[in-house]
Amino acid sequence: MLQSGIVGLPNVGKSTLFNALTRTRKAEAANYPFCTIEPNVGVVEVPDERLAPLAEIGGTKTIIPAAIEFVDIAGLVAGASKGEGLGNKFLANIREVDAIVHVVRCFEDDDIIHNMGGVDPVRDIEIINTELVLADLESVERQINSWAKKAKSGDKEAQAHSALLQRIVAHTGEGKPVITMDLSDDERALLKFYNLLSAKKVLYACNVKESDLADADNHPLVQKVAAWAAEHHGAGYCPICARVEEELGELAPDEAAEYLESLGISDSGCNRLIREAYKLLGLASYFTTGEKETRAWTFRLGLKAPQCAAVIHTDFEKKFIKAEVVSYDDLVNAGSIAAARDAGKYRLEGKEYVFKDGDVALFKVGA
Ligand SMILES: Nc1nc2c(ncn2[C@@H]2O[C@H](COP(=O)(O)OP(=O)(O)O)[C@@H](O)[C@H]2O)c(=O)[nH]1
Ligand SMILES: [Mg+2]
Repeated sequence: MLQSGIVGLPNVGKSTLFNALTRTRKAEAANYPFCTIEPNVGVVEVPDERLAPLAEIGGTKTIIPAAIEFVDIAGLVAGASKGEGLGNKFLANIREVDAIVHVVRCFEDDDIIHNMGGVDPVRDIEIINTELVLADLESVERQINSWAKKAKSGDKEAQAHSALLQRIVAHTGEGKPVITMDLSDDERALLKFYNLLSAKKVLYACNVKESDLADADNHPLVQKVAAWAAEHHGAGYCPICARVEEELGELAPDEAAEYLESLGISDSGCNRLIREAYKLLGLASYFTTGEKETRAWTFRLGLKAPQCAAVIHTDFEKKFIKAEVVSYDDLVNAGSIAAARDAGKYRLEGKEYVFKDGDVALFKVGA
């Protein structure tokens, strides 16, 4: 299962967010047999408003949402790339995740010590990104000589690596993350060899005060982070309140709804965060629905029908014959499977069909 690592300075609310996410949206382990089981890894359900209407159409009460893993990575400090704090361990943890949720503190609270003195999210972001970029620069400089030697002997692949590594040195040498480099598809394929930290996709989670949540997108600090992320990192942002989410987890459903209403909001921001993290990982959902269950299945955007079928059962890829597919909107507008069929909304798709988010599918497989 793909993982998002929760990264940030100490005391910004990472663990609060992780605990809240994994408690209030904890996935039923039995449904997701291939997940990692470790204390700082949590499997979280991806909220999806399309599941309930589909369950009604399917005539079932059992809903199984998609899920992703979040990893609580201990706080990174300035100097981590030089081994400060538990530097190397943190960097190794970040290397293992598929995408980064970078939590920044946008809440003032005199009772909670700020690692750097005062609240300044853009400064905090730059501290962490500097460590990631420095670690990459070092790692690339270590690799460059061996590729350069091979390149001299005329090895075409080594020449391509050597040229790309030199460009990465120049880019990271200016303090810029690898993800902002303008790369060709070929270069992007080579980049995978180096597993660089600053090449990973990032979502900035702005942790705001309870009372700021209602109008969080217009919060001056959130706007500052959003503008910085777009300009310097090609990244998105999401406001959240980790504290509210934590408190919600302790309330009964009707109390929770009342509490949210008193704050003038319908959600703590965590649903949005999970959905954004899912998208960031390049993931989408297709559905199956019937009397037994309605279920969201996760696939990587760009995958064709047989690989998507393999998400349900590995055998399905080889035995794939065809898929009967209807879009979520067409099915819901028709009101029932029979009506969608009568209206000609179901399509028969073959091996070359590229699945779309929201497809509702039925696979025909051979024996
Ligand atoms: N006021 C306020 N305090 C928060 C919020 N999120 C976290 N905290 C507090 O900040 C402190 C550090 O949080 P923690 O999650 O342990 O931070 P971490 O070091 O980033 O994992 C704890 O005392 C939290 O209760 C928030 O949204 N508002
Ligand atoms: Mg923590």
